[in-house]
Amino acid sequence: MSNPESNLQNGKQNKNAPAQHFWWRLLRAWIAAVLLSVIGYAALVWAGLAYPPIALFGVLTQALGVPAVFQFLHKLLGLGQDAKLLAFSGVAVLWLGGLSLLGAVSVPWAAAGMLALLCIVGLGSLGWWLPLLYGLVFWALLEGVNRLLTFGPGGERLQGVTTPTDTARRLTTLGLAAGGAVVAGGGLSALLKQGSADTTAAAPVPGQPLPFGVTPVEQFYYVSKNLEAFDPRLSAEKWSLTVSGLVQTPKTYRLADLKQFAPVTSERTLSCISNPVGGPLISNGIWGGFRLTDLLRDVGIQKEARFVLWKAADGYTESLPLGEALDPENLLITQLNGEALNAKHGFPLRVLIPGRYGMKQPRWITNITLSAEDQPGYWVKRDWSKAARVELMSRIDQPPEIDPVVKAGRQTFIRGVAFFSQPITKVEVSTDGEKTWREAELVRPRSIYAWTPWQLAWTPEAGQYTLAVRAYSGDTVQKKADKDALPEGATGYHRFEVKVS
Ligand SMILES: Nc1nc2c(c(=O)[nH]1)N[C@H]1C(S)=C(S)[C@@H](COP(=O)(O)O)O[C@H]1N2
Ligand SMILES: [Mo]
Repeated sequence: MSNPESNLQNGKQNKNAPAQHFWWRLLRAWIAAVLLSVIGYAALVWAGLAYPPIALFGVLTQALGVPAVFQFLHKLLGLGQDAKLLAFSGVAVLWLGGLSLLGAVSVPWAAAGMLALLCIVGLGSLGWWLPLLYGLVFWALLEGVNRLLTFGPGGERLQGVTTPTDTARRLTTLGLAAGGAVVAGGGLSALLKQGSADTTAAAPVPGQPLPFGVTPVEQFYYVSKNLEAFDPRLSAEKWSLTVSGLVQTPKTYRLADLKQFAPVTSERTLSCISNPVGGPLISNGIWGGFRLTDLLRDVGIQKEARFVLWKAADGYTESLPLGEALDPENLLITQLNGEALNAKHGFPLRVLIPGRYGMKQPRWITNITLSAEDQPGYWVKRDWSKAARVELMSRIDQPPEIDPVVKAGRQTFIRGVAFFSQPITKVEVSTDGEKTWREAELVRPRSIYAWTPWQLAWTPEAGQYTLAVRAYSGDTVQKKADKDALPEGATGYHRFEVKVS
């Protein structure tokens, strides 16, 4: 049997020497794992370095999106919107537990190497140099913690001898491990709370049915000044956003840099100002991104600034008075319905100002300039409204205006949506050419920025009917006068004839 002292000097476990007890090795690796996670999080916050647990979260939520996995969890736990929370906790358990196990079962350099390799292979979004850096830091932490906290030459059980230093190291190990648990638990709950405080909606999980009233991306209305074939197709690598003009620190952001801003998810309805009454150019999505105010805070605003000017990759321009731009509800969008924005709807970044028509929401933005002077936007120069605030609207979707089929003597539902910049409080439906009105039942929207679905039960006799709908938002009444979309957006009731037989 070799000398235990030389084992310690080599830093290697000798097969013949009594091994360090597994649980003590696990505790030390746990301490190193928590330290690594804290250092990595600091690097994320201060240097914008990618954070492996977030990449792991992405991979896991992707797996949750596989319908079979999700349905299984749903049956098991009645999950619904808690899927995100579960995925988040799962990530913490996998990441910290995995690192602790790695550190406990192998020597530091091998554990570190395995960490790097697993990250490179399993979390492709991290590239290769960041995993190597994590490996190196984990190695150093494991070595450090082991050196400081290992007791008894060759193992604590050796000869059954316990020195005072050994006892101190055991207590320190236990204390640090418990401290690590507090840090990990506190960090996790802080992250979860932060996530929910900034969120008005949970991002849908890919593969799971969308919440009622949300338009699937493929059906989301599309309007562009360009031929679709000539819309910008921007590359994530080459794209950048430059924020300049009357700012304290002009900055250029790459796509990954945007991750520094606290994520926000919000269900919102978007409508084109040229949508006719009853028209299809309106959709409702769950948008993900971050606050414009967070970006403006990051560059700092000079006091002469009065306007925010947007410029997009297709030459589209728009503007907003600074006072209006500072509304924290204004978002810069990177996601629609839980997926990265597609090219059609503005990849990688678009604007979303609540209560305004689509023309105020440039896609594919590349420049934000703070200016003392306004520059009227692309459509404003072509005589469309400058503020483009949405008009109170309502629309009948069921029965459809085109080819309605309604059977006499059977109960059916008249259904539709209503939308405004303020909550919809009442919807009325007429089936007799606006002589009498009945109040429809509202489906309470999940967000004040989302349209309100409504329905009314209807059992008609055979005959000819003229359907119409009108909506209210508190004191605001939907305008009855028929008006063309140009320049302020269409008004008037949606009405059409239905033959019941
Ligand atoms: N860069 C750019 N942004 C744009 C436009 C455009 O032509 N170019 N059209 C605007 C108009 S008029 C509308 S209605 C909305 C439509 O957004 P969507 O196609 O994603 O629904 O995008 C707005 N943003
Ligand atoms: Mo539009």
